[in-house]
Amino acid sequence: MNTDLFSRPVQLKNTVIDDDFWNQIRELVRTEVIPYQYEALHDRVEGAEKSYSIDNFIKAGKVVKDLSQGKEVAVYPTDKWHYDDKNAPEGAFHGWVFQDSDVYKWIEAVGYSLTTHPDDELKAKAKEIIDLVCNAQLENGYLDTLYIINNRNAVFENLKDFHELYCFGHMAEAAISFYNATGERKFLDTVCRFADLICDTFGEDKIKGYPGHEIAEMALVKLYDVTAKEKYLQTAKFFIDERGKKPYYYDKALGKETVEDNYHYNQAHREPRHQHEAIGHAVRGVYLYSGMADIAKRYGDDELYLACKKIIENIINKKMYITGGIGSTSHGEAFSFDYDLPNDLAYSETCASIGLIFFARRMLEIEPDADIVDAMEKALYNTVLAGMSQDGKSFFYVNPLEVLPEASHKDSRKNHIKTVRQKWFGCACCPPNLARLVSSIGEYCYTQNNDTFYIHQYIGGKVYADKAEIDIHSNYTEDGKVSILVSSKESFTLALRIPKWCDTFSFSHNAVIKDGYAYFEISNETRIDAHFKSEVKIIKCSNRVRSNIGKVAVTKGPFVYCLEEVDNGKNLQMLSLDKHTSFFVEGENIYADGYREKDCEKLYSAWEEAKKEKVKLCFIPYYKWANRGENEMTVYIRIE
Ligand code: FUB
Ligand code: ZN
Repeated sequence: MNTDLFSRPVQLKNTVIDDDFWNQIRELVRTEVIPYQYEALHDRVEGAEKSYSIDNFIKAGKVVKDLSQGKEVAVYPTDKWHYDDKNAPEGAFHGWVFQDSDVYKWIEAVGYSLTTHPDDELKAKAKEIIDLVCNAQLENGYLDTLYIINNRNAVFENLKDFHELYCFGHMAEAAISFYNATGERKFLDTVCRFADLICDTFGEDKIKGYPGHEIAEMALVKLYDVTAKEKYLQTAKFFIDERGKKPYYYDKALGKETVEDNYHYNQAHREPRHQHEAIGHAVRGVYLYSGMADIAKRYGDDELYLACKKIIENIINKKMYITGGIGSTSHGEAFSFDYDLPNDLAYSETCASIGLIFFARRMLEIEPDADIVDAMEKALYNTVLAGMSQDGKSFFYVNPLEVLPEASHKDSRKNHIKTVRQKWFGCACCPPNLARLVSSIGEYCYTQNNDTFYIHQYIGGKVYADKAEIDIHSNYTEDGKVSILVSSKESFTLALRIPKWCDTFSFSHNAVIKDGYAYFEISNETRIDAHFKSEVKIIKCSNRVRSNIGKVAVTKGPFVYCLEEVDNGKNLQMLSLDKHTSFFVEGENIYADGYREKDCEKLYSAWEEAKKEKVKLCFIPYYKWANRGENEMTVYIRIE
């Protein structure tokens, strides 16, 4: 690793987003999604699946109180992943074993939102919930409502399948966000007590376990950054170093003996530093890889960094949809094998693309890399934004690239492909994850070190960098034009990322172009105009991807486009794009010349040239699909 290239993100409080495209999305999250999720967490959204999560904190708080008063407290089973009204007694824990994390993600999003947009009423609501959380902490610092309500004696018994360390990770990220926003320490102190217990419990000469669902690794690093408590960093490193060592901890803990294959799902099949391929449950994977990158940077660990590099290259070059979606199989919500990217069976969980963005940002802190930013951008502008409806009231968990509603309804292999966004999910990991990312997007646009300020993403607004104030006027999503006004008394290098999708770019000043970035020496007030010419492009996919042979996708700038039935009629598979077409862009739509094959009802007949008629095709940005009712959709289309 070249430590001269290390950089760090700009703190959220030093960023202001003001951008025609993003203002609207961020306002939606602030004014619709956050309040809506507050209601959902309280089980007050009619017709939505129940969350139970606030209720669980209330129950756990009562248990803690009863215990402190020496009262007898009931014990319930802790052997299921999901507890609902039918299989759990009323007084017991309800929901998925990781239900607490939805509350934490909501608080985290609120913290970010308060940082950029103070709001006393929202802050008061968050504080009410924080009080419920803090009241649910056991005297020794432990805090996970499943075990507190159901059985205090079973804690940390099944690290592989149950999610105490996962919930802890989200709790830490929430507490840090709220502390950064308000300066109030109550929640942070509560999470530190839990972190202390975790550090006392796991490590050399202690329990040699590690999280079944990663996130605690990166959360502990963040907690170290805020508190400077070295043991948090050491425990994060321990979790990464211990993972996958043989004999497997999980085997010992669960009293069995197994083989590598059993632990691919949790990325625990071998030590992370010896993993070179993205494998297993996709969200778990990218959360682990984020923690690995954090630790590689903190400890100058070249071997770990090399593993991260190989993994991210494997994702970008062999396992990522054009939409930045990852995890192509619903079986285990997981990465499958290289070039296996089915469009109609895709899993592509919203959280996985969010996690890819976390991983990407951490890799950029080690070394700027335009390919990585490109992947981050694809994930952000396509899969992540598709995760939310235009009114902010419904969400996708799974993000397919081809949908036939009849198949979703009648073919159980496609049950996971929802044709319209859902109001909420029993397993509601994605909506609050999306809210926390969008609310903290300023932390994903720039990184800086003593010499260089990097702009990786062109979202309009203002940044208070270490050496300058930088105003960004961005028309990036429309025509690729960006103006950057730098006010600085000190000299430094400004590095502007050149998007991979752009063949023609120009800058108003001379720059040194290197590895996908344009470098400018800044010594006083300077305005740099950049134009990344954003044209409609026809993109082909490697012919190793079986589902896309003979097909193409249409893109413009960071956006991938799709066809919907509502604009193009039923049977989208009968359409093809004329390879000689010119494109006509109107607003967000793209029109092109194409053909529609004549419908053929007969299942088999002698081959003949297909009969077709000329049609106008209408493409819309992928992130906007399914906002006009249930209908067919496809990203890829045949070309002729
Ligand atoms: O297990 C916790 C979360 O639930 C995962 O990150 C998601 O994939 C969903 O399974
Ligand atoms: Zn999710």
